[in-house]
Amino acid sequence: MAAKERTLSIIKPDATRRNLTGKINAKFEDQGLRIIAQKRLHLTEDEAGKFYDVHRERPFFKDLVSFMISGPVVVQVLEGADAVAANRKIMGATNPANAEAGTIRKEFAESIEANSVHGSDSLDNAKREISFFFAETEIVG
Ligand code: IDP
Ligand code: MG
Repeated sequence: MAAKERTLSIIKPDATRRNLTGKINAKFEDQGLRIIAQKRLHLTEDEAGKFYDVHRERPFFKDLVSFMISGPVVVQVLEGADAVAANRKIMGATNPANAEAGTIRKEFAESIEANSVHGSDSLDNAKREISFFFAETEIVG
């Protein structure tokens, strides 16, 4: 039996700019994930840097932070069976050139950086990332 999990998703600025929030949310819902919390934010440089702290030493870190604060994002909690892995599958590979047909990144991403969505990569990171953006009272499962 697949365990019911929660994962953190972010619809990135390249996607909000092109008015794709609904089309991306339909991918989650059509494939069995429930959006149990959601809000639209414009991240500060400090918040984006903290969120992507694990990538601080990577060559693309500065550009990634600039991109993530270039417009609004939609942060959301997705719930469902094996939600962490299920969402990664719905998202597709980091580089849209390598993403499978039908995935969000294959259909919508502009580049390896402007790749439309973030999704937690483990259950531990999902818990940490959900609490970065949401109070328990804001999550209604
Ligand atoms: P993920 O989002 O698929 O988990 P990560 O390796 O965790 O991929 O990278 C975080 C984000 O950093 C990516 O989603 C993408 O926006 C950006 N990124 C990753 N690798 C590169 C790169 O080689 N060049 C530019 N940006 C990158
Ligand atoms: Mg990642």
